[in-house]
Amino acid sequence: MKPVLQPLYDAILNGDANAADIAAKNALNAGIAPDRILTEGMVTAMKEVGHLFEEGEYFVPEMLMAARAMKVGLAELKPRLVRSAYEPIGRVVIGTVKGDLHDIGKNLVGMLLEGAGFEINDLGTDVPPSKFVTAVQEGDVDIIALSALLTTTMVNMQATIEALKTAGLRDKVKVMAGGAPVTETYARQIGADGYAPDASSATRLARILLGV
Ligand code: B1M
Repeated sequence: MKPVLQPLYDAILNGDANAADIAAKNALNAGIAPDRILTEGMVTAMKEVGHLFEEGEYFVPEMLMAARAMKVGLAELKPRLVRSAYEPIGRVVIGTVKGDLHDIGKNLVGMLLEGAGFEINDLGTDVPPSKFVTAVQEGDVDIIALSALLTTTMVNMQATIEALKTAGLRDKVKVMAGGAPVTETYARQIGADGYAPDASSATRLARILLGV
């Protein structure tokens, strides 16, 4: 890791939002590319937080503080990751599925999709299948983007796809799935149109799904 990114990594690991804010600004001012700051300085720190949680060294409060610091750092990067497109190349409804409160990965995917010219309707976290259905009924939607971080909630991706089928809307939209426990095989199994392992490949996938 570049030395200028170490304070950002440390700030997230320590759950220090102020330090994360300053460190993200410093990294940008040092001319480091935002996607590099993100992957090397921030995502690696969150992985380590997860590792420490598994080891019993961190508990939920530490995860929450790390998440807060990550969000503050991300807010600094956002203007550089998102450019405003005049005419959207597609409309995406994104959300973390029912029962799941993790939103950092979902926010990142939304941010990069926005940066690639998609219009984003973010339904937030803990989104029940019916809410995705309503969003498709009410708007001009091209893609439903489902995120899940827990093995116990990824089943709600399938419930969402089933709800779209029941409402007669499945053929109207493409469905993409992602999140740490989700795999290509699982996405295919539940009838999603595509799977992406990270935010930048999610952008590529969305373009492929819409043929742009
Ligand atoms: Co949670 N948590 N958590 N947590 N948490 C995990 C996910 C866990 C792996 C930690 C661990 O044990 N190592 C574990 C899940 C185990 C499992 O199910 N297999 C876990 C657990 C157990 C829990 C609780 C149950 C803990 C408890 O209460 N006992 C609880 C559940 C609450 C709930 O949701 N109902 C819980 C709570 C929390 C906090 C609220 C404290 C906090 C979340 C705060 C927030 O998001 N606002 C939190 C955090 C921070 C984590 C870890 C440490 C970090 C997650 C994160 O933000 N990563 C996480 C450990 C880990 O992931 N290593 C963990 C950074 C982010 C950029 O990556 O979200 O993976 P990620 O997103 C990536 C890709 O997955 C992908 O692109 C993103 C960017 O590249 N992606 C997509 C994501 N969505 C996509 C959608 C796409 C395509 C790609 O297309 C649509």
